Amino acid sequence: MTKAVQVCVVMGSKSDLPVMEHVTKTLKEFEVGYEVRVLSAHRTPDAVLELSRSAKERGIRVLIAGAGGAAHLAGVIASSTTLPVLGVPIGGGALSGMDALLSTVQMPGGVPVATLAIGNAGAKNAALLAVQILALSDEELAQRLTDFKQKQAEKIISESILDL
Ligand code: RP5
Repeated sequence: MTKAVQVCVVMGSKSDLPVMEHVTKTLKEFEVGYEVRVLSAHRTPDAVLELSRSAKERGIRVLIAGAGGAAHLAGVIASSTTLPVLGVPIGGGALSGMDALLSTVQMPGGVPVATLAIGNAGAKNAALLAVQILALSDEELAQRLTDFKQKQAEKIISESILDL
């Protein structure tokens, strides 16, 4: 059976894919249905708005937007939907992702974007946060999160003694 698509993953450019793959990898691990789009707030603004405006009626429950540089993608999406929007600042470039971080996080009051860390960790955490949001109304997903946390802790404990 095909999983219902509940998360929309958007990135500003195909060049963001190596980071945003950490989103899709994590969503896959939790068996959450998602779609992936490459659309830019600057290069294709109309298409971005069409996507965000139609997301809710298409069954999407969370949007994850990753962009680098003058990263307005998450903010533009948040301007035109009431769904939760998670922003992933993409690193690299002249300012090593600080530009994307500040562009994504510094939203004016009234238009929230939940902004994650720059790069791979932020991408992974965006997916986990999306799973946590969905798990509020999905017991099975909530159990998978509990198992994930437990496995993560067990791995750290099992590697915690170093024989140097
Ligand atoms: C942003 O500009 C994209 O999200 C990407 O991180 C950055 C560079 O895009 P490309 O020039 O590689 O397409 O909009």
